[in-house]
Amino acid sequence: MKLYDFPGAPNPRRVKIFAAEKDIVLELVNVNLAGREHKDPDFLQKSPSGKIPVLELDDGRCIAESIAISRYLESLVPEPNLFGRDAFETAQIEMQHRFIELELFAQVGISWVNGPIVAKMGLVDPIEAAKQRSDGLVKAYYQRLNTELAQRDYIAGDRFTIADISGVCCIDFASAMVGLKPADDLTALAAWLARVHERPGLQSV
Ligand SMILES: N[C@@H](CCC(=O)N[C@@H](CS)C(=O)NCC(=O)O)C(=O)O
Repeated sequence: MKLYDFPGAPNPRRVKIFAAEKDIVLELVNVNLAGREHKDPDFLQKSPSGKIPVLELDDGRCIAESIAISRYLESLVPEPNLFGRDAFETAQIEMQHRFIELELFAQVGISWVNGPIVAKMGLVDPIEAAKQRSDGLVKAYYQRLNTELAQRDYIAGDRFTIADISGVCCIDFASAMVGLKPADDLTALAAWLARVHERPGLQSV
């Protein structure tokens, strides 16, 4: 299976970590984002969304969206389980994961799109007020996550799941590329980041 990827991009990283946790080997194909290869008609045949990651199966069928790809991989290789084992745990993981995607990842995306790096690429006219607002929401989310992680080891409970994968990919990207590193006094958040970074699955990608 081929994964259309770009080094450092947070969404393909989610899939690479997910696959590594399950010892699934994917052939990585780098897409030239700067050259807009992901908007070429050939790539749009793979995903009309024109974004990465895309997983291409050996028979040529394609799946876009990090979480759709991850669910496909979970069906192929169920263990270790990353989406939940019973009705309640599955719902808890889904709930926490949706918080991360809708309340954190989306705001980091707004700060990124309206920030200096994207402005330099000349792709969009940045809206400074949108960036300021999202920066504030991201910082507030970090505080909330810190409070929650003082009570449990992982985002959705006592074990590592898809919610942690999305959380760490989002926060690492926000820290490295968006100027939104969590404040040093968020010690429970820092301890969780360290715990998650130690995992072989993260270190291998
Ligand atoms: N919801 C999508 C988001 C995909 C996405 O935004 N990918 C970024 C790279 S991390 C991308 O392709 N950006 C290029 C663009 O939007 O033109 C997912 O989870 O896969």
